[in-house]
Amino acid sequence: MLTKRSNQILLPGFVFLTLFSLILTSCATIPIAQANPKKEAGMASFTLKTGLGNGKMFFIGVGGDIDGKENPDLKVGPGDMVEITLVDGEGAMHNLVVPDFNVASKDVVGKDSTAQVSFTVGQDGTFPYYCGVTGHRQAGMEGKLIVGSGKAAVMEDAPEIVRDPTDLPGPIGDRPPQKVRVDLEAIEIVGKLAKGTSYPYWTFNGKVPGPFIRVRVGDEVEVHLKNAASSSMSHSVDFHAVTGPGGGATMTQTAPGKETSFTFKALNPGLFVYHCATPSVAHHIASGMFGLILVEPEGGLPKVNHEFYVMQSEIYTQAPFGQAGPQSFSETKLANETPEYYVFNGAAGALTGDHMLKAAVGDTVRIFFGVGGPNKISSFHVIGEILDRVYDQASLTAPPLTDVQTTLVPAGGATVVEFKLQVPGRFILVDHALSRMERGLAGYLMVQGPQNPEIINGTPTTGSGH
Ligand SMILES: [Cu+2]
Repeated sequence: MLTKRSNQILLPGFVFLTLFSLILTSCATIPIAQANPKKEAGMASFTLKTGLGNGKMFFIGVGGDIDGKENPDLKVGPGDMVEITLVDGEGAMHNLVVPDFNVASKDVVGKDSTAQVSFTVGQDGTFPYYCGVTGHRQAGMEGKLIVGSGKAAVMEDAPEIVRDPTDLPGPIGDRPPQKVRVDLEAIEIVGKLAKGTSYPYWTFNGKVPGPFIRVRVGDEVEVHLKNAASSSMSHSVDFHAVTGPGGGATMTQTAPGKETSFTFKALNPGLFVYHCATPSVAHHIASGMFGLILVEPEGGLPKVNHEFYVMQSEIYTQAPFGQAGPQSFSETKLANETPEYYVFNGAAGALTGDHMLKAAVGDTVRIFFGVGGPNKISSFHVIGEILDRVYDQASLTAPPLTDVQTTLVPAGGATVVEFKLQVPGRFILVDHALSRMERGLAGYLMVQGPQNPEIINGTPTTGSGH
C-alpha cells in the first residue's frame, strides 16, 4: 500500500497568501494612456530638479505652482499631454519613471544634465513617479502624478479566459476508428490576467488552453480553423499528433474572417500539444494559443473517478508582475525568456478559486498536464501527493513510471499522471521551480472526506493546511 505525506502544505499556503495580497493591493486603477475624446486635451509641463539633504534624496519643483516644493504633486487634467523635464541638481545618476504609463527617462549623470519625457494620461487617478535608480525611491525620490480628481475608477474585471480543468470530453473507450470533426476558432480577447489586471490574449475558442480534443488511434480527423473577423492577426494550428509538414500549420494559415481545413489520420496514441504556428510563433503561444489533443490507444485508458485538464504557460508583460491595470506584451522579455507571470490555464492563480480541482477521499484522479510554454520546462509536482503512475512524456504505449514525486514536462510536451486520494485536505499543483509560485503559478486540488490518521496524524502549527 502506498503512503501519502502532506507535511509540505503549510509553507506554500503562506507563500501563496503573499501572492494574493500582492494581487489584491495592486488592483485599484486603470491607467489608460489615451486622449479623452470628449474634452479638448491640454498640455502640462513640469520641471523637477534632483536634490540631496539630511540623508535623503528628493525631487524639487522648479517654477509655477510646484516651485521649491519637495516631491511635488503634479496635477494634470484627464487626457492631458504631460511633459516633465528632469534636471540633475547635484551630479549623481538619476532618472524618472512613471510606470503606470510605461514612461522611463534616460539617466541623467552630472550636474545640470537633463532628460525629458512626454506622455498622455487617461482618466482620473493617482500614479507614482519616482527615480528608478536602485535604492533612490526608497531614499525618498517619489511623488504623485494626480490626474483630475485623483480618484481612480475601479477597473471592471476583464472577461475570464480560464478553461475550467473539468472542461474535457469523457473517455472514448472501446469503439472502432471513425471520422471526427474538430472546430477551432482563433479569437483575440482582452481577458483577466489577475484581479484588476488584463492582458491581450489570443485564444482557441475564447479560453486558455484551447479545447481538449479527444480522438482514438486510427481516427480520421477533419480540422476546421476559423479566424474571427475581429482578429488583427493571421493564425494557424500545428498538432503534435499529426504526421506531416508543419503538423497542419502549412494548411491552416488563416487570415481574419477566413476558414481553412485539413484532415489527418491519428497514427500514434498519446497526449499531444497543439498550438498556433504563425510567426512569431512564440508570441502566439505566449498569448494563449495552445491546447492538448489526446489520442487514446485501442480500448482507451483505465477508468478513474476524475479527469482534469491543466496547462502551464508563461506571460511576458511590459510592466512587472502585480502591476494594476491593462498589461501589454513585451517582445524583449519574450526574446530574453524572462516572463513576469507563470500561469496554469491562462491566468494568475486561475485554479485556486472557482476553478479549483475537487475530489473525495478514495477517488482516483488523472491529470492531463501539458506545457504550452513557449519556453519554460515544468517540474510538475503535487504538494502532499505521490504520483502513483506517470505516463512519462505522455507516452501511452510505454508502461507508466510508478511512485514519482516530481516529473519533468518539456515546453511543447505533456504528461499524464494518476493517483489515488487517501486523505482529505488541500493539495497544491505546482512547478517545483517554486519562485514561479510567487508569479501566479499554483492550483488547488481540494479533497473532501474523513481523516485517515493511520496515514497522517498531527495538529497544524500555523495557519491552515486545508
Ligand atoms: Cu496565432
